Parts: sequence; C-alpha cells; structure tokens
Amino acid sequence: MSHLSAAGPDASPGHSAIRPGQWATRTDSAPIVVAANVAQALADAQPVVALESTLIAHGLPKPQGAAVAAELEQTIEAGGAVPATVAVIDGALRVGLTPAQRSAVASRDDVAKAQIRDLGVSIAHRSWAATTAAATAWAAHAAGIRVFATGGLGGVHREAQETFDESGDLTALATTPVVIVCAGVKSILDVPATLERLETHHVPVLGWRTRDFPGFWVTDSGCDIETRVDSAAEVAAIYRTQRALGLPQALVVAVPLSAGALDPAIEEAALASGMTAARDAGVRGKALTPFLLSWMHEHTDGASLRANIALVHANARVAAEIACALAADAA
Ligand code: PSU
Ligand code: MN
Repeated sequence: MSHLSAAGPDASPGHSAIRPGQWATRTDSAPIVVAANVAQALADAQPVVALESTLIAHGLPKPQGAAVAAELEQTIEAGGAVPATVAVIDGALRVGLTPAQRSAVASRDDVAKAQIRDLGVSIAHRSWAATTAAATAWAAHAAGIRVFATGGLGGVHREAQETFDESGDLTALATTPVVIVCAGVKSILDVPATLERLETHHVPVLGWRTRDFPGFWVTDSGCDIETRVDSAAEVAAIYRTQRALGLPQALVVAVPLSAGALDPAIEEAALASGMTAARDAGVRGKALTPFLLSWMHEHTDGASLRANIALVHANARVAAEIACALAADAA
C-alpha cells in the first residue's frame, strides 16, 4: 500500500497505537473509516485536506451549517485537493463523508460535540458526534492526512484563571503533526494567553503573509507573531523539516480575514454582553464556545456569521494550496 510508505516518515511518537494510513483500507466495521476516494487520493499521493464538523454542527446556525459544509468541500476541490470532512456517524469515526452524511451531521439535533476524549464514548455508544479541531486533527493524522482547515482554534478562555477552561485543541496541537490552517484563535478567548500556551507546547505559529496574529473574525488580534510565511511552498518546507526532526507538534498557519471582517468595536461590545449572559445563565465547559458564537451571530446583525463563513473559506483555499505544495514535494 503506497500510502503507508508515503506516510511512514510522519509517524508520531504521540500516536504509538496507530500508524498514519493504517485504517485507510479497513472495512465499515473498523472504528475509523476512510472514504474510498480519500483513501485512493492518499494512496496516489494526491493532495487531501481534512475539514472538521463541530464548526458546521455547533458553530453555525441550522440550516446554514449544512450548506456551508458542502460549499467548503467545493472550495477545497476548486483548490485542486480532495476534501475529507470528519465526523462520528452512527458509531463510526469517518474521514470523508457522503453528501447525505455531511448534511445529516450538520442538521440533526442529536449530534454531540466530540473532543478527543469523547471519541471512544461516541463510537462505543454508536452515536453521532461532530469532531472538534482537536478530534479532527487526530483522526486526520490517523488516516495519513497532513493538512486540516478549520475556522478559529480553541484556546485559553477569558477568566480561565477561575474556570481552568482551556480547549483540548491546545494539547492536541502539541501531539498531532498536521498543518492546521485557521484564522488564529477565536477572539472570544484570551488570545495572548493562548499564544503563550502554544509556545509552552512547542507549537510553531506562522502568519500567512503577516506578522499580525489574526483575531478570527477581526483581521488583527493585536498580538504579534514572529514568523511570517509568504507561500505554500514555504509552509511545506517548514512542515517537512519539523517532521524530519521527528517533532510531534502541529504547525499552525494563521490566515487573516481581509474582506468582510467584523468591526472590532462592534465585536468587543457584543462579546462583553455575551460573556455576561453566559455567566448569568451558568453556561460552562463545552457549551461555552457554541453559546458565545451564536450570541455573537445574533448580536452583530449577522456580521460575525458572515465573517465566520468567509474566514473558513479563506482558510480552506490556503489549506488546499499547502496540500498541493506538500503533494508536489512528494512527487
Ligand atoms: N472554528 C469556528 N467555529 C467553531 C470552531 C472552530 O469557526 O465552532 C470549533 C472547533 O471545533 C474548535 C472548537 O475545536 O470550536 C473549540 O471548542 P472548545 O472551546 O469547547 O474547546
Ligand atoms: Mn472548554
């Protein structure tokens, strides 16, 4: 199986129980099921980009999530790569969904939000779950996919000094060697603290044609980053070097939203009222991020929603470019 040898050097010390690509040819009874077209693309060393499902199932309002999920796959295809949306469908962790599965995971109301720790439970209970950035990165790596596009990463929540709420995305980034293309971290978070935690976990953060760390739906978070990259080939070279060194960390590529970004003043006001509302309603844990995103969408007259959709497409375009550059390297 050529994809196994292609993925071999990328084997991660963080994932000793599985090898990238190991599941690609298994049957529907395996816990990880890679769609046939995705497995074929990997076997042929063609570019593949993983997409997560939490952002479509819990980050966007219904029924819009299903439409965006389909459009995102089209954006990846237009960029010359094969899309692989990840979700737990009726007890199987699937990498690459059929249109019916994709639209069901975005539309059904019994779809849980699965971090890595929830995967075993969701699969054993034969339930449905959307995968977070962390769980998606983990599944992508297990399948042998090297590039993953999301919206904004999770990180350290504001008031984390009291709640200890830090997204599991952070520790996943520390142990999962994939390129994660995002618009920075969600600005509902404590962005400077999140950048500090990424440094603690040895996760490189690259600015896509910028040194200003993007703030999700605002163009600039106000934080600076050290490394600017200007091309997909440059990202591919850094990724290959990290892998050659045997480093298990992800590579974060942060893409600023240019057209259609949210006005920072509108953002701050809506976020302040959203945080108060969350506190008053006792919203905590994994419910907090979906609550704040939906609050923002409602209290910015949809401007944050439009920006959120625009940024995931921008990230998908860059991810496809990077996947093509990595595939070209292998050829
Ligand atoms: N990006 C978006 N919308 C989202 C997310 C990312 O544009 O809803 C999701 C990702 O799945 C990320 C999750 O992993 O939010 C973080 O949730 P938490 O803060 O509970 O870890
Ligand atoms: Mn959390």
